[in-house]
Amino acid sequence: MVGLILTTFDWVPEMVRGNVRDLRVRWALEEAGLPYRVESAPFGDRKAEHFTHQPFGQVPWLTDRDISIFESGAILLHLGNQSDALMPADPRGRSEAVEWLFAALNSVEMASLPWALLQFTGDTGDTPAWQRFDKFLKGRLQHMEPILAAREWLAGTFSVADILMADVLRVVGRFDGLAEYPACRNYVARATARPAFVKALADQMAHFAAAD
Ligand SMILES: N[C@@H](CCC(=O)N[C@@H](CS)C(=O)NCC(=O)O)C(=O)O
Repeated sequence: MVGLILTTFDWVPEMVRGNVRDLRVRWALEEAGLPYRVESAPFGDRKAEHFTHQPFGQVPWLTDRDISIFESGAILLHLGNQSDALMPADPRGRSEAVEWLFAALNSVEMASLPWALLQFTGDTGDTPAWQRFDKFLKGRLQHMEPILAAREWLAGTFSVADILMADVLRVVGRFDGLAEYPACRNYVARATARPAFVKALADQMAHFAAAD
């Protein structure tokens, strides 16, 4: 019996395919070699049961037998506790992985998300909102650049922190926002060259294409 079930939408618009957050979870599961199954929840008509797993009606969520977890960061921490492939073994390394996981979400994605939303909607003209969010993101990237130039992975060895940071930066790269940040770009390139990422991305694309 497969204990881990990842739920994502049954369909999403083409523009966001490849960037739906179930990818982070697929990537972690593939890195760890943990057996799992993917299930779908309707994108259009979100049922009451969906909200019992994800209170905002979003995806992803993971069920691990009788535990149901939402928030991609929380899911990755849960999986990190199950596999040495996802977390350094030593206490210092684990602590670094946890702090960088939160930094990816709460310091970098906090800036990249509004920026990416404006990119997705093509709202990148000379407006105060665009200028503000572009500056906000560049402030974060400027500080990530020397950090990623100095190390291969954030917590010494590859970890869940890298899955989140690389996935967050990847969306910025999709809209050419890493052009002035070669270390960030190289970091995304080495993370996304990993076979586990390549499989996770292909699986997500196939999942949504099957619904067309
Ligand atoms: N903080 C949440 C964000 C989840 C999220 O934004 N999910 C998107 C897909 S990537 C979603 O469900 N969007 C549909 C919606 O918000 O209605 C996490 O990291 O899991």
